[in-house]
Amino acid sequence: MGLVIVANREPLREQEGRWVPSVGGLVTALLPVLARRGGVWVAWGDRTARERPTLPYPPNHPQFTVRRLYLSEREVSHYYYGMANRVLWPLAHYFIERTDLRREFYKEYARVNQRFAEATLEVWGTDDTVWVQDYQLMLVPGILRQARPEGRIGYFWHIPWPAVEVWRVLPWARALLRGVLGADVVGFHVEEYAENFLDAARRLLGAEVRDNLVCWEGRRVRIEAHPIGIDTRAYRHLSYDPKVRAEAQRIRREAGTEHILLGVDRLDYTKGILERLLAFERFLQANPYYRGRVTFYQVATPSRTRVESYRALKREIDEIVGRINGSFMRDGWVPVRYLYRAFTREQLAAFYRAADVALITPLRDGMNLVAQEFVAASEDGILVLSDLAGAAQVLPEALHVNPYDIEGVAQAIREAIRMPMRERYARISALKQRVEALDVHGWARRFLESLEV
Ligand code: GDG
Repeated sequence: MGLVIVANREPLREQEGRWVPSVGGLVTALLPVLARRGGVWVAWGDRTARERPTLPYPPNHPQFTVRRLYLSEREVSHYYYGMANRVLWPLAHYFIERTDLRREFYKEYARVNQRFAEATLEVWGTDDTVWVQDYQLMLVPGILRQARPEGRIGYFWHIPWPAVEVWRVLPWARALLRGVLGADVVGFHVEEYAENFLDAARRLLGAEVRDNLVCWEGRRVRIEAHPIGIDTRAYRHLSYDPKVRAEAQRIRREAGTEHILLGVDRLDYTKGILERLLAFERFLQANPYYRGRVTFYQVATPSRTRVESYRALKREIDEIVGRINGSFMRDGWVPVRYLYRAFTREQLAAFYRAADVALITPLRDGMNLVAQEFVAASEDGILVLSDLAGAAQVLPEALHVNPYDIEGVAQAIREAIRMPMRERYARISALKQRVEALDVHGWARRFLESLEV
């Protein structure tokens, strides 16, 4: 039987006139499965989607098809930048004050979800499994279920599912829950999110909940935790690549300090970049000895730049970086090297290898794959990890911190750079085993096995 993936983003991008798979965990995990089983990836396509609504891939011997939806400017601004990025994203990450609860966002979101569902129905073969991805498409499982009561439908939610008291702030809380419950299996990264979802189904919909089952409209919907991983093999290869190693050396030379700290994030208020900078500033204030001995590289990839709060955050970060460098810079030492741009995967791997300490301190994060990538690429690095990231629950050997506790993170930085070599090795080797076990191919397999039993 075939597979139909339904996701906001398309898995191919155009490179020198050819379509190639885009980089990213989800695509890496799912394309081989699609290629093996045959099937379709339904997604929002780029500008060319109007002329080319389907892309057979690879062109000469197609193994699967990408069915591309063309979205109008209004659809993009309301469904994607509105409902997805300014309502669901902040709410799921507990930033209630950042939500912009506009009725027209929801209306357009519902319409676009309907379009995704219709496109899915066009390509959904009788025995095919459908797997819907993430918070942009919450209503899709419900619409599909109406059309095919017997169909096999999975859904995966990639960000935190908040406590019911937060979820119920949404005027459309119940309709969205009902949409998700159209699936047979709903996956989350960790148990806590699954429990919050069960709670919401019970309290907001009055559904009967038994263990991890929601009894809903005569069906049983299974709610499960399936922590996502990275493509561990690819990262192992990258870490052995001589070009990556040479680039890591270059970064170390450029820093010119004994110790390197590293942050890598999309520039997003959930990632705690601002608080992390304040913690580094606090560390330098409290530890004069380390001035001139530690460099903090912060890679911030531009993201959602059409949303004003993201632009405002960028300005704030620029200011703090300026303040820290202004007060501490001396004799050629630049305390914070702030890089606001996108890098290749090879370059990121070089940063991971160059760093002694990764500071992964999101204020909330569904999982956080950067933490796993660092562990896979690094030899003896130390992972300082936010307790409020899903990753903290699967990577217990990291140094855990509360990202809001500036003083605590400053102390963790000191502890990390002073950690004896034996302890560093013990921690990183334990973490490497954890990351291997989480591998993204295994994640996809485990979810699909559960859905297809
Ligand atoms: C969501 C959830 C969950 C970053 N900068 C560049 C670049 N990246 C890559 C990283 C990593 C990915 O982007 C980011 O993944 P994260 O998991 O850290 O965060 P989100 O983007 O917020 O992802 C998250 C995830 O979905 C999966 O379920 O873990 O919690 O929020 O792979 O390496 N890649 C390249 N250049 C960059 O500049 N090539």
